[in-house]
Amino acid sequence: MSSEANPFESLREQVDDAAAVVDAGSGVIERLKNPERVLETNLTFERDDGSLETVRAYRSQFNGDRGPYKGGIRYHPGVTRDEVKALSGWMAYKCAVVDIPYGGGKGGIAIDPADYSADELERITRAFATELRPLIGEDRDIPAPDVNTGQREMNWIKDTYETLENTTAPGVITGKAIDSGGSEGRVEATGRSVALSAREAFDWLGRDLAGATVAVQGYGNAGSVAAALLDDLGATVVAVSDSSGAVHAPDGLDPSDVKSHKSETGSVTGYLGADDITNDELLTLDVDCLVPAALENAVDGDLAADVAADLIVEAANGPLTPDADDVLAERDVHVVPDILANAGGVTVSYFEWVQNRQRFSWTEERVNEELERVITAAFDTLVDTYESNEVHNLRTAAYVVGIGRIVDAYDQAGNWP
Ligand code: AKG
Repeated sequence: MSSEANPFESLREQVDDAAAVVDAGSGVIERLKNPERVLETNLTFERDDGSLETVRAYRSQFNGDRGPYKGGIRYHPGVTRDEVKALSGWMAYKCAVVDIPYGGGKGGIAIDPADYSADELERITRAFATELRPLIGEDRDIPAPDVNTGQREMNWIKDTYETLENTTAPGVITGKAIDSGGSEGRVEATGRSVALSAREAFDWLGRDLAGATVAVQGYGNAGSVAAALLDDLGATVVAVSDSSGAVHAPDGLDPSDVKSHKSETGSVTGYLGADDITNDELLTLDVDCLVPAALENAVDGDLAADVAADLIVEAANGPLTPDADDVLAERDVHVVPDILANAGGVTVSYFEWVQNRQRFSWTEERVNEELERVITAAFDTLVDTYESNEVHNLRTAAYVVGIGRIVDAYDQAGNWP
């Protein structure tokens, strides 16, 4: 397992690397590396046995120069103020890289949802929504699902907000259930952009995705959808993992079958016909493409030295530490960064918000076509930027694009000296 880099320090290093190329001006560097504001709050709620409990929650609004703050809300015991600050920064750069009119935000509650009943989770979520109410709004800050949250939690937040505001405002949140104003294709969108990014990267490198071997670390929504779509594109998924361990089958796994096995047993481990291996063994398997799809810091500098894949497509946010990036760039391993590869989620969230504002629903086919257009255009811009600048990897190229767009918006608002 890798060492624990502070994700906020990782974000700041990534911005520094690119700011030198963009020549953003020393006066704005700190602005590009820090959130505009962070809510840190205690939520006290009633347990089912009548006792009271208090948990910590955060919402970071990183940058709103290009539009309303946008980003998910995660429930995880590892949530900290610094993690949420980093994740909100990655959202600001992600939205700029795919050129959707949003800034960046992120929130989280430091809980393991497995420790609570559905009724308790509803009370915690509604308490958080009440704290968020003055900060969020259809044109102000628009939360969405993230690790361990989904349509159910988004519907609770929307309902609490609308009740308190005495209004209807479906666009205050995205990732809702379809009948509550959700969009077709939103659940699959993050995994879909990972698969599209892998396809574009193989094409750029002059390689064939059909027949290529892939290992996917993390088998939540993003990882399992990416695995299924990569399989559809002809790749052979040879290994997958979750927090319990990993499984490896050199001749390939059936991603949908593994998903059913995980739903039935709670884990990918023990999948028939595959060998159990460790997560680190998966990350260093000799495959054509590695997809880290779990949490931050999955690969540090030491582990990066042993990575055998020569292409990494980041489905998670921040899975590689800056040390890992340096080692991989030195070894000519290309990394399609999170702020492009997993941007499908927020892109389809944007489509959901547009549909909500229009009070009009798109077909799944239209959503997927528009998503493909956004991701392939962003990939082309990324490669052009990488090839025409002295940057050492695709991540820095992505920040060059993102910082450029944010600084332009700041400038055009009349803020530039
Ligand atoms: C992410 O891309 O990390 C998100 O949190 C998705 C946010 C959204 O759908 O608005």
